[in-house]
Amino acid sequence: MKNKNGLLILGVIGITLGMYSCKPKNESNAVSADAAQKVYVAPGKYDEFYNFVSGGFSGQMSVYGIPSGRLLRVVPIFSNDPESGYGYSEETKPMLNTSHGFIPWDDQHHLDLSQTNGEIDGRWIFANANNTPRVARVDLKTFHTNEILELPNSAGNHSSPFITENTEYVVAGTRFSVPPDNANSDVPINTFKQNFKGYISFISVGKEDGKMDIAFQLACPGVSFDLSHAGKEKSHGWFFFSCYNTEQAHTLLEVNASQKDKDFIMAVNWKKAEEYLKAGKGKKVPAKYAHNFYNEKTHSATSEIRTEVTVLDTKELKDICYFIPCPKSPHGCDVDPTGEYIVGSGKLAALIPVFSFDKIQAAIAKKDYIGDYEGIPVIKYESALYGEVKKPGLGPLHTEFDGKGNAITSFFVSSEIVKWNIKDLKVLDRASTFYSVGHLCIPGGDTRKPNAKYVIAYNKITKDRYLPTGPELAQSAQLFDISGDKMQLILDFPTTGEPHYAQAVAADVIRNNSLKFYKLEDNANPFVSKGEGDAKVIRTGKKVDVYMTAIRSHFTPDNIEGIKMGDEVYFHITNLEQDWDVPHGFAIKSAANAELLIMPGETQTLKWIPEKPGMYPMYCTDFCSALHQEMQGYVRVSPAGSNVPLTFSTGKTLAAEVKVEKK
Ligand code: K7E
Ligand code: CUA
Repeated sequence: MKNKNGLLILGVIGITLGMYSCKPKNESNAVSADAAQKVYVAPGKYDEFYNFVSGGFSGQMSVYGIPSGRLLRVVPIFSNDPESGYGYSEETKPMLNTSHGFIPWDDQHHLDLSQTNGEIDGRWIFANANNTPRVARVDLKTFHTNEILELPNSAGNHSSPFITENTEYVVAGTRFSVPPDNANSDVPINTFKQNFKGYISFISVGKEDGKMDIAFQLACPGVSFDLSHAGKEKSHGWFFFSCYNTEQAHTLLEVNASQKDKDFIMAVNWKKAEEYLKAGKGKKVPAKYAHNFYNEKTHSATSEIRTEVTVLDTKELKDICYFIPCPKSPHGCDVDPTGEYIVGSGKLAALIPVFSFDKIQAAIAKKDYIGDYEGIPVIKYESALYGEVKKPGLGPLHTEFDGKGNAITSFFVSSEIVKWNIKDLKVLDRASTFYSVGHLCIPGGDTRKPNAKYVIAYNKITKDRYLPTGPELAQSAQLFDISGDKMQLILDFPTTGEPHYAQAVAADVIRNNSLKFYKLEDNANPFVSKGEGDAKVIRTGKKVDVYMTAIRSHFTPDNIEGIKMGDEVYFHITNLEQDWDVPHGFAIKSAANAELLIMPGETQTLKWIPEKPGMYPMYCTDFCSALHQEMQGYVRVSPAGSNVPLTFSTGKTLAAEVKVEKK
């Protein structure tokens, strides 16, 4: 959510309540005297937690250390990245392929760490793409995006990628309902009610390799699925989705989708869906979607277009979906560590409803419905409700849990985070955020076992908090100590892109498995050179393959002649180093591309088409040794008809060896 929406919400509710503003009322707790000590991580010391933060419209994920707020890495996922060459190298370009072609950008909102028995296991982190619907899996041994799966029948993959407690499934609910892919979608927009549907994908995750596949999709009424969370413990087997625009408006949603007093939380019995699937009730439907996979042995991605998906129709197949009324355009949908309490956060509401899993089950057993919505039963609000948190603040968005029986909810409009007790629904504490907080994160805060030392708030607006940087100011995170009864602000730190959801976990869960380098002997890239003796240049018609090696501090070969205008040159560079933290970079003058950043033991390829004859320097971009600046060479490009022979060499004593293959 952005500022504009906030002002709108403020307008809508402000009129009735007239007592809140975007600026927190109480700024006295901005920072306390001992804050510096609490966030100080001495030089050379590690942080206690990893914090994985979504990058919003940057399409990337950033990784911070907590409590210091130090930025450790930006991991490219859906956007190409000139720093690492991701999306620019030939090996990684297929990662960004979709059924619409190459799409090197997306809007990344939510992250979810893989879990085993409801606890973070540190293997993978999943990310959603909100614009061109996709889900990605980043391997936390390498911090590399290893898989991206496109989602058919979807548009705006917002309610994603939330996972079940043994990572059985990653879900993806569509934010925009649209006509299904295999239907005629060339229809008037005002036929929304007849033609538009909302799909939810259940993506299975390979137990060992993490490989994703769409197990099934649920065809649901045409509403907007906003957020979701899986059941836990007692509610394992269920999933909960917040839904807005149950008015099914297709224009001026800020007014037209805010008509009803209540929208819905949709409860999904996915174990039941599995039964139907096993019983053969799924329909195989034509669909076109890309599945991209990065192989760590070949250091290359492949993209495959899938052509079919299995759909379960929730109108026909009873007992999968149930609607629960939820006040005022619910956004966050969060489940407490016991799995009993489901918190819905209505963006326009001035209270927080807490639903009870047991009561939902009882209501379903008694068919305690007030009717149906497009064939899906609607449970009576009071029958599903555990209770309401009264006057918690304005514009509740998201809730995390501390594992000690408390919840902390973010309030966009009133710019604060509020701690309340789940059992008695009493507000315990509130702390101002600066300003307009969206998501918040407690390490493990959406799992069975939160680690409640800190909560981090992710703010949309920072106004006066940092030095100005022109029209756009930094977005920001704020760290609060929640180890005591009162929440205490201890640090501000700017973020890259716009942060939405984030995850955090104790550093040991990740760091002990971190890979130091790729084994050269395992490198199965078809263009690998396992030693300098393998380096060569091969012409095949107009295609020239340069098999090059990099090691401190030279390339082999570093002199190449006989490239001609019209050639397509592929530099396949293998980093021969077998040591931690020694990447080499590669760039050549005029390449219409980014650099390559090649990890030890890895092979990456840069494509280059020279635009005019001349002398082209190439060099290593990563300061790798005292003689890094010497790590350079030349490529001579001659006119198309020239008879300069193809030669390559390194070091003046080496005789050039020429190998020309006839096309
Ligand atoms: Cu609240 Cu896209 Cu999760 Cu942002 S969403 S804040
Ligand atoms: Cu290799 Cu600098």
